Parts: sequence; structure tokens; C-alpha cells
Amino acid sequence: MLTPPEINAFVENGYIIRKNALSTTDIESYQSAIDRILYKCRVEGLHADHLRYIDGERDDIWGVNNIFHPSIRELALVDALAHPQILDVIEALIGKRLRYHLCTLLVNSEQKPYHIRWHRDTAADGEIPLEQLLNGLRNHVQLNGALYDDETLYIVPGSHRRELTDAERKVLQETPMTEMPNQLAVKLKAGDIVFYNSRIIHKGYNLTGAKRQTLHYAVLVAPPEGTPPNDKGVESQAWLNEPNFLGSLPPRLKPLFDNWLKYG
Ligand SMILES: O=C(O)CCC(=O)C(=O)O
Repeated sequence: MLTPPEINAFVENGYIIRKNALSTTDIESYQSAIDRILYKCRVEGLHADHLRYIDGERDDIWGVNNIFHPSIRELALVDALAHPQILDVIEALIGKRLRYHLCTLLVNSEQKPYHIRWHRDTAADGEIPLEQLLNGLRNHVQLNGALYDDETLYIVPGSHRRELTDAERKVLQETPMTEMPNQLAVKLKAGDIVFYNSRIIHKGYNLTGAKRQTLHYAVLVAPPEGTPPNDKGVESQAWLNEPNFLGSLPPRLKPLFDNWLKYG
């Protein structure tokens, strides 16, 4: 599925781009699903507690969390996680013992510019000990799957496997909206997917409101066999534990959600 140089690039640079991973049929089906979700969220006011708002005013959004919640669930977007161009790539990068982590949407805001600060996921100030970073090179995969041309994601290649430099620390902690040394705009055409390490220094930047509908999914390596379960998953998203949902999953996704229910 992936060549050794691609896997190596993911480990070394913290990202790989798979061009034309999604077909026109996939793209159209996911766009229609997202249009329906956005109608429910923006027009009907559903799912409000799960939206990513531009600011505290709750009048403009840049993303939708928890898209498998029954109020907005779309089968096409559940199936998308099992798409061979997604799941086979994730398996090639981090193995077959997987745990669901998140499935969300990133969209263009409509009234206000979208620009979020530089950060690493799980550490807004960017400070993660080196050992932890090195242990995390192949323990998760996050992806942005573009349904329209998308140049919103900015990254610092290679920054996922080292502590912050002094220059990065200054930007990230003091002027987090300014240019970062060695920053790179990830340029995706509709149908391209970037797979990346979420500890890479990154930000989102779309000041013009350019049309954006992007799948933003993440999967983790599940804890080893024999690890005692906890209740974190069930507590945080109870709807993923419903028989209707679990029963409708494509067979390849079942273990990901079973592991999520066990380990959160
Ligand atoms: O807009 C983007 O692509 C970046 C999103 C992001 O950084 C995040 O969800 O933490």
C-alpha cells in the first residue's frame, strides 16, 4: 500500500500527502453529506455544543466535532474511515491494532476570517518532552482529506520529533499568529489526503473564506492485548456505544470502536 520511502517520510517529516486518493464519486458523496450536516448545524441550529466556533460569539464556525452523533450522522462519512485509501494507509503507517480517536469536519467560516494559533495537538504551548515525542512517531495518524482544493493547514516539517527551538518557542508562546521559521502550507487538491503526526507544529489559516470541506479524522494504536479496560470512551461519547451504530459499522471498523469503548 505504501512504499518504504513513504513510511520513512511519515516518520522523518511527520506527514505524507497521497494525491488523488479520493475519486470524484467519493468526493461528491462526502460533499453532499457535509452539505446536509452544515444545513442542520448552521440553519436548523442542531449539534451546537459540538461546533468549532471562530470565537465566543457562536455565530460562525470552522469545524464540526463528533460527526457520528445521531443528530447529524451520515453513513457515507462513517464508511469514509474504512475507505481503503484511508484505512489501508493508516494500517501501513501504524499497524493493524487500532483505536478510533476522532472524526470531525473542517469547513470554511462564512463571516469571520479563520486563523488559529500555532500549536501541537495535546500541548497548546508546544512543550512535549523529547522522549514522549520519539515514542509517538508511529502511535497515531491524523489526516486531512480535502474535498475542495485546500491550503489551510500550515506545518513545520520534522517538528514532531524534537523539542521546540528557541525561535519556535518565541513565536508559539509570544506571537502565535505570526510566521514560523520553516513553515509550509500544505497544498491539497480536491481528493488529496495529508496523513500527519498531530504533534507536528501546525496551524489553520484561511483568511479569505475559500471554500473548504475537509475530513479531519484520527486513529490511535490500541493498547496492547491484556491492558485493563477503562470507561473513558463510554463516558465521553455515549452514542458510539449504541447497538444501532455498532451494528451498522463496516466490519473493518468494528475493532476500532471496540477498542475505543474499552480504552477511550
Ligand atoms: O485547519 C486546520 O487544518 C488545522 C486544524 C487544527 O490545527 C486542529 O484541529 O487542531
